[in-house]
Amino acid sequence: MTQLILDGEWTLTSLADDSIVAPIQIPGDVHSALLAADKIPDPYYGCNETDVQWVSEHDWLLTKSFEADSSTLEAPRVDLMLSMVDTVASIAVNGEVVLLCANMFREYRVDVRPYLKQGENILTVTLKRADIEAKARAERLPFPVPWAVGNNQIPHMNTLRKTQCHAGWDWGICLLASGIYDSVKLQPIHNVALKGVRTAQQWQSNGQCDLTLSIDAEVVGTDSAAIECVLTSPCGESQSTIIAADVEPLTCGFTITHPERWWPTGYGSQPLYSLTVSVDGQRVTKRIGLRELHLDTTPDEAGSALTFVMNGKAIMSKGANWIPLDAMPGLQTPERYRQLLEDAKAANMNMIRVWGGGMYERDCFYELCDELGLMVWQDLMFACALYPSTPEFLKDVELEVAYQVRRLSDHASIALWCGDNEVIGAIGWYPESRTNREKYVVNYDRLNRVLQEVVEREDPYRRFWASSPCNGELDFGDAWHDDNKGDMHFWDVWHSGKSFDAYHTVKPRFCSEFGYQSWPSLPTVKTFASEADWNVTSPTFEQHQKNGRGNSIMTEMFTRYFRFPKDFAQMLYLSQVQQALAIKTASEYWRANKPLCRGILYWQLNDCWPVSSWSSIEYTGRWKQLHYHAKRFFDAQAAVFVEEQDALALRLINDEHRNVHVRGQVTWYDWQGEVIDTWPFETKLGEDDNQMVWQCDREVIDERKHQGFFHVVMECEGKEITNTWFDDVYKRLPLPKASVDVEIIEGMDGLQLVLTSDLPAFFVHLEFEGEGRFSDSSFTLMPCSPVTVNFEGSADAETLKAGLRLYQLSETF
Ligand code: BMA
Repeated sequence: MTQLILDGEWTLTSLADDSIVAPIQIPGDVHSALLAADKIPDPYYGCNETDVQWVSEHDWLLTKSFEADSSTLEAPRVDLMLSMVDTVASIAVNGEVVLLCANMFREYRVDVRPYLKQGENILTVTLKRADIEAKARAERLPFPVPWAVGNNQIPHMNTLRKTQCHAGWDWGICLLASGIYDSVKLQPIHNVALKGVRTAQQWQSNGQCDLTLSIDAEVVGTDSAAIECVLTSPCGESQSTIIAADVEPLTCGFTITHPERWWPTGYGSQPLYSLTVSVDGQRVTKRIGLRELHLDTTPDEAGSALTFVMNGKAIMSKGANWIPLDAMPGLQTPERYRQLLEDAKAANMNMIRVWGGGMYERDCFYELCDELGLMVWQDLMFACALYPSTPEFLKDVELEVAYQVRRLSDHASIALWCGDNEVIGAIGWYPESRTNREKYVVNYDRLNRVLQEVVEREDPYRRFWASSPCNGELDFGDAWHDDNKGDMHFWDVWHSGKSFDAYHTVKPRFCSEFGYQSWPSLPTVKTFASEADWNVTSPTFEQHQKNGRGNSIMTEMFTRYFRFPKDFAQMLYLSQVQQALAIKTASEYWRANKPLCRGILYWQLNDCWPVSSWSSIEYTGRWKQLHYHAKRFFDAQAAVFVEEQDALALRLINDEHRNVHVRGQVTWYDWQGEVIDTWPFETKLGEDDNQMVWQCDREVIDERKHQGFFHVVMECEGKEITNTWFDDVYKRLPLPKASVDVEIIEGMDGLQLVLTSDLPAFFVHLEFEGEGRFSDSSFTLMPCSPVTVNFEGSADAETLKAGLRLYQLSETF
């Protein structure tokens, strides 16, 4: 009766040259198996990317032997269940081909009972070359469909339903991974095949929530079977119901009289109800968050809103874009998912956008988002290329999207289905589509319409958004520059070379992408470059920079804001100061425009290998300075300096839907840390508030230009919030060379670092060679007020001290 899970060790054989035989862990990928077996060098080190290209130019055979027990063989049907098969594969049981598949995002289920035998059985999966299949498909298309030139290193990936960045991206290594990334299961079916369970929430005016279950079950045998459904509340109270498997429609329900509502983090808690549905030895379990979700796109004076409304409250969406966790999918472990998503939450994010060039994420990703209160903006997997609209392609995509929406729609965290990433925009990028726009717009719409229809059919409770960015329903204007409606990708700074004040020229309703690169920190550099290559124009560094002009853009921007860094380590550090400054400039300004702006998602949260990129967390898990800044600039309460027309103003923001009492002081300091002037303030911030509490005329500031800086310290319910403002770019300021000291003490909850300084010090940053992070870093340190930060890691005081490096801005030159 029980399911057989065929995970664990399989055998990997190269079909081009069967001298390569190695064990492979399934779920897992070919590259990481070859790496573990010492058949290839680490693709992430040095310039090894080039040396491992042959791997994807081979066909590979995966073999697993297993015993079928008598209870399995007694079943009239035994379903082989596969998902995340990457990509072009032929599957055989005891030498008989049972399935051909070529869509990494679909689920395949096939009855293999006729091919099973007593004793040993052999399951084989032949993985064919993806590049050859992609090319063959492109040749069969009725007209050319431009692929992601510039991002992909291998052509025509747009014809294959596979993670698009596997062929390289402007932050991504090109491995063209292959393998099986999910459990391989054999399910004996005696009476009923339980294929899925979906729920719907109906909220009543008396406050109760009706949860309706729709069960997808196929009766196979002749015996009648009962399906048992149990719902357990967060405090452990259960209700249950039983339904016969052969009724039509197969639905039942629960009434929850006092529902505990699920909230995004920062707005409330995340109670989850457990649902279990079981029949015939099969069981589906889900954790359900009860919430009312609405996307407000109401037209207004400026254009139209894009606001997620949860349980009747407008939410300020704050977060970042997510790319696949690792370029070798076998290394995408649940522990790493947890770490990254907890780090997102720790930086006060409440939304993650799953970007369309990656993959529909694993179940554990969405389970964690439900648990942590992170809303998910879910792209469908299309990005930066045009896509075919042939009947075969549309049929395949329809099955893919239906499967994914059914798999994921019960997650409270999912807030939106979005058709693609930048595909509308891409029509204007390629010569073929630029010169024949109508044809490619129609081609776009054919696919996009299928996406919309499938999403709306499968999930009537959420909105479908055509593309990111997009101005709104059938409004396909220039969402890279139109900030009045819909979501916006604002790339004028990084890709178009404007200075950071360009962020002040737009007031997006929802900015779903904007980013600025930095180099990785020295400890991360050490994992992929030998000391001889510690130079940003070394071959290794250039291999680890996938955005053609990336290194030049960062270096050139140094010359606008900073004095040029004196050595390699300072160069890396300064690039992270610069990145933090860029994203902070934008985020604070847009938050100060609440409620006009209701969403800020920067590009990008993570890296899939060690690389120079827009990420705020490095591949090694280290927080870049940006991530520490994000923790402050995304905090529910923030104190933000805003340059108004003739004045400098301080705005206080409260995202929570409750009043908070704050008190603080703006101080104008000189470079010695002596006070020029102070302005205390105290106020009540209302729910979802944005208030100006202080202003200083520009004339007053200009009279003492370059003589000092403004610093605000605000106290809010025991939490200290600080911010700093300068009257010019740093290169023109007489930044003092402060001497910063750090003392490590063993506190009650682990190690603490006490930082002191004789003079004001800026962007004071702690870097540790080992594992762990700090509760805060990259901050202003004033001589009058030492700062204590917690070390969050397991190293002891001595190790921490030995591996600790301190930076500050005035030491870069
Ligand atoms: C965006 C993304 C990605 C890309 C990033 C940086 O628009 O959608 O395609 O990696 O820009 O260029």
